[in-house]
Amino acid sequence: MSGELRVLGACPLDCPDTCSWVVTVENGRAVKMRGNPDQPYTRGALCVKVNRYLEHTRADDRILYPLRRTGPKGSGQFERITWEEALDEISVRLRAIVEEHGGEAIWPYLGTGSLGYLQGCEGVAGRRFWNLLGASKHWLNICSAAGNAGLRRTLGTAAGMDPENFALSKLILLWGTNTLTSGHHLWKFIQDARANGAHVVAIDPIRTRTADQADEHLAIRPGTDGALALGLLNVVLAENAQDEEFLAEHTEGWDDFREEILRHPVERVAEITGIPAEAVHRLGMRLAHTRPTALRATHGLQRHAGGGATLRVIAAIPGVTGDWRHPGGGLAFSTSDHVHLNVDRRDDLLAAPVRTLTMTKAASQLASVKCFWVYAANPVGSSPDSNAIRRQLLREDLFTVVMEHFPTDTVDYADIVLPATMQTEHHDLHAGYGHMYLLWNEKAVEPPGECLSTTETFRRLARHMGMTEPSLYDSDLELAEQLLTSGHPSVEGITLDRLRKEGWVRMNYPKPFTPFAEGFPTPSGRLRFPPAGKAYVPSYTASGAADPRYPLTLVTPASHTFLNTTFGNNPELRRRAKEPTVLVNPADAAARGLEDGRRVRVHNDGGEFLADVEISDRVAAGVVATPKGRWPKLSPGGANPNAVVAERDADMGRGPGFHDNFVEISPV
Ligand SMILES: Nc1nc2c(c(=O)[nH]1)N[C@H]1C(S)=C(S)[C@@H](COP(=O)(O)OP(=O)(O)OC[C@H]3O[C@@H](n4cnc5c(=O)[nH]c(N)nc54)[C@H](O)[C@@H]3O)O[C@H]1N2
Ligand SMILES: Nc1nc2c(c(=O)[nH]1)N[C@H]1C(S)=C(S)[C@@H](COP(=O)(O)OP(=O)(O)OC[C@H]3O[C@@H](n4cnc5c(=O)[nH]c(N)nc54)[C@H](O)[C@@H]3O)O[C@H]1N2
Ligand code: SF4
Ligand SMILES: [Mo]
Repeated sequence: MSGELRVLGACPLDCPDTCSWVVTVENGRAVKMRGNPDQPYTRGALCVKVNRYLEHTRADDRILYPLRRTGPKGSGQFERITWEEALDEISVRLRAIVEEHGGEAIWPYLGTGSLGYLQGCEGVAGRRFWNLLGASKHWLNICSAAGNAGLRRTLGTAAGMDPENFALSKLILLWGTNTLTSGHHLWKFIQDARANGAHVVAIDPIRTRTADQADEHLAIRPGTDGALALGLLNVVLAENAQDEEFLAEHTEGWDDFREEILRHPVERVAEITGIPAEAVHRLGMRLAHTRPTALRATHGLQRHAGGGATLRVIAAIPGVTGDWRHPGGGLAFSTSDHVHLNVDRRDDLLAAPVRTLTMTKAASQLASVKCFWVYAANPVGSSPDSNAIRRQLLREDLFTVVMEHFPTDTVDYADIVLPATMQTEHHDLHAGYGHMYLLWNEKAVEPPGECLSTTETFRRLARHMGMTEPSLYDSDLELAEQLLTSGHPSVEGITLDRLRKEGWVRMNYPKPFTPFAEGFPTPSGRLRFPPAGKAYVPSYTASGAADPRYPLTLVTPASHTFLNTTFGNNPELRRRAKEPTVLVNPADAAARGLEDGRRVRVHNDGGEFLADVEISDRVAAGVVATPKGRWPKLSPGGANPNAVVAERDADMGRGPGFHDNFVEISPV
């Protein structure tokens, strides 16, 4: 058809699946978007959130022009200004801040709104510019930092199984992961395994939609998974089913770890985890006698005080059973560490070393910041202790710039808002964190209004400030070429030309891929079992409600209809999400006189949010749950659950504690 184009792209959202998509463009307008049927992981389907992405790009509330604040901070009152005016004001303010307070008073706060290597958080967006100003570094620790740290200590990498190998598994444990909501394309591979007789077990404090579809659900007390892992291994040892050859050749620290396992008989584990001893034993028997066994543990599991240690023990399971040597065996947490692009943070452009600020501590660290530059993030909606963040953002001496698509709660506090392009409007390079492919997202249409991409915004700002470092002005295609020239064998032969033509390319790993069959990328080449004793602190000793005023554990997992706070303003997805609810076990509801469907306050010392009670045995007594992702200003009472999330880091990697909140629930 004349004037019709098919443009290959990729979903930029913070989701393990990084879908390949095809956009149909007619006369310069994107008219259709579909999952790419040729891509082996996506296999044609997108998801409930992204099916209407094109409509979302054209939504009425899209920010199309630079804005300057006219009302008080937090009011969301703005006037339209030109890019020239915006860049002028920004340049003057940045220079004054650097002069008076030093570059470290600037916090470039980059979130996970896009996982692009050019426009989003996986690359170095703006970093050259920030280094030349001497701005603070930013550490994206809000998502997976504890698990990554725990796994790297154990395996030498946070990467493990190719998720496609799940099709080869005979026993699958979905451990603290809600596959059908938070990355549903894995499900097809699980179904393939099931067709060959695999047994699927969900281990989750909530009976999620994934747990509903599993063969078995173990309702575990939050933060006690380390104990369950040890209990299962206790049964493996009792059955003498450990892989002695693998243990001898490929592991270290076994004697100590074995002692730790022996200290965890199923009865003790049942008491700690709340799972009946008989169920622990039964699963232990399956684990002992089923090869290959695949473990899928993702980010939800490690958002606890002991999240790093938990992933350490879980990654040790296939070390004991020898599953790491079998295709279809092992653990899949994230594939990110299999990706070896040339991400150069250009520290050579820094005049002196600078501090690093972390996303989970935005509220307390903002106190020493004079310019808060937010891009692809919504801290007021997504970060811990949102009330404390708001108090900081009200400070008159803080200059806040937000690059955004939509008028989020964070935008309401901006001094200057810059309109950003969406995925169909810019180029980007992607890798999945739940699969083994690189993807290219080709710009399909011109941006609406005066929206600019992240890369172009920083090029213009640098030019406006008269900066002369040539690398500030590299084009998007040049940046992509640089990323692809790491020299690592996994990306050899994957050129930009090829990616632009084919849309997606599998990195150079064999299929099936068993990464640790011959050893681990640790210094000794061996899997390092978690040490017994002091250094080894399972979640269940670190977690637990110490304050009797707040006896309920609040878990705030992924919402089916939103992606973090992205889409929180989408009318159709809000309609599907209905009013906010909080799941409460019948016993806890009765103890508080709560009635089904009635509005309640969920509160602690940090603040409160409102929700309607859903009385259900989907959660165990003592646990309450509500999904993340709603926009506070579109929620009853103007708050979302992050008002009650404390600033508290996990045991390793300064990871977050989003599922470790202690609250009380009271009728309104
Ligand atoms: N639809 C949708 N998809 C998403 C997202 C979204 O917001 N919406 N977010 C994306 C992002 S940013 C990420 S990081 C991933 C996260 O994806 P997941 O890792 O799936 O993260 P969560 O949904 O937070 O948690 C998964 C499950 O872990 C359970 N859980 C919580 N604490 C514990 C525990 O102590 N033990 C056990 N065994 N289970 C526990 C929760 O009840 C939940 O059902 O999903 C991505 N995909
Ligand atoms: N209670 C609770 N809170 C959580 C979690 C939880 O489990 N429970 N999970 C946490 C996790 S895993 C994560 S990853 C964080 C995510 O937290 P954030 O990184 O703050 O992500 P979002 O809330 O999705 O906000 C992303 C914003 O970026 C914008 N955006 C998207 N693409 C672009 C772009 O290309 N350019 C620009 N300028 N903007 C763009 C979107 O419009 C959106 O408003 O949330 C965390 N918050
Ligand atoms: S959010 Fe995930 S499942 Fe949905 S389109 Fe994007 S990558 Fe695919
Ligand atoms: Mo995340």
